[in-house]
Amino acid sequence: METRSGDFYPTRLERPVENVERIDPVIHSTGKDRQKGPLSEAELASYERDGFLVFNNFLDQATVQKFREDLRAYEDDESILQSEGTITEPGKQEIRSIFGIHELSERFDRLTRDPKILDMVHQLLGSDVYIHQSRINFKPGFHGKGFDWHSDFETWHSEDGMPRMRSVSFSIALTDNTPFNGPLMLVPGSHKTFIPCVGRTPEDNYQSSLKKQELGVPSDKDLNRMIEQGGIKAPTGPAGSLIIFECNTLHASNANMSPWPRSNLFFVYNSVENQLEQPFCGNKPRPDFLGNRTNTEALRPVTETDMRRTG
Ligand code: 6CS
Ligand code: FE
Repeated sequence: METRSGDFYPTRLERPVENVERIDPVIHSTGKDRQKGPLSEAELASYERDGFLVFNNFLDQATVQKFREDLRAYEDDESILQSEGTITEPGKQEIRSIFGIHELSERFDRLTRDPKILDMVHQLLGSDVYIHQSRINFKPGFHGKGFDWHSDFETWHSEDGMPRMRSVSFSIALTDNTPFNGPLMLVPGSHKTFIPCVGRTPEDNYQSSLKKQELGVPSDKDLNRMIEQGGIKAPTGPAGSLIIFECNTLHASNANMSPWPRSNLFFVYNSVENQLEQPFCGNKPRPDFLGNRTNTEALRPVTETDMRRTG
């Protein structure tokens, strides 16, 4: 059912409608290209079935430590603290997220173009890719609030104009993700169903949704049905662990009630064949740090010299 032509996933509607079966493939590469990359057929099948993959110890501790030192510097950098891409926890001064992180530092930019990662992204999205959005979610001890259940694609489709499900998030833990500090929770198999959400999107919705998301949260009835079917997984693992999750996989995370921060890095890759159009909710486009429209050339892998150059 298309509302605006080309809108295969209508959402932010006036009244509830039936869920929509996904019309996009989960893995977009086919034939030989599907095998050309680090993900084995078993890993591809698992991603196709669940909508996510988990790799503990993806980055070594020395590399993670360098990213953590960068983070510490950001927390003391007034220009970053004041930037629009830095979001604080509701009613507090603690940093909740810093968006556009790959444009803040070469180290983060290089990681987005690490051949180990890019080769996996090409296998999954079946084309050249660019960064749609990057962020760090800090989730500080005791004060880091949670993120309600949602599909990222539902937001990126309605508020950024992302036409099809051909995007993937890479989440790298910069601190241990334990059962106590609000690890990411995912619903296996939920990526195969699009859940239209009710509610008109106000202009500049992101100025509140990044602190606490109200729109784009499925109803209890829909969440119940999806979780009854697929259950909930909350992967835990040491700093350096990687979770790859499909743009339409339902996810959430609880508040951090422990003393230990849960700081995760997120890079979102979009296919160059899935460039953002006008937002399907009808509002003006969100700022580039949320939905990148200007830097959408195909990402080129980092070379050995690049890696040596900035260490
Ligand atoms: O609005 C967005 O783009 C952000 N919101 C959430 C809850 N997850 C994806 C993204 O960071
Ligand atoms: Fe999300």
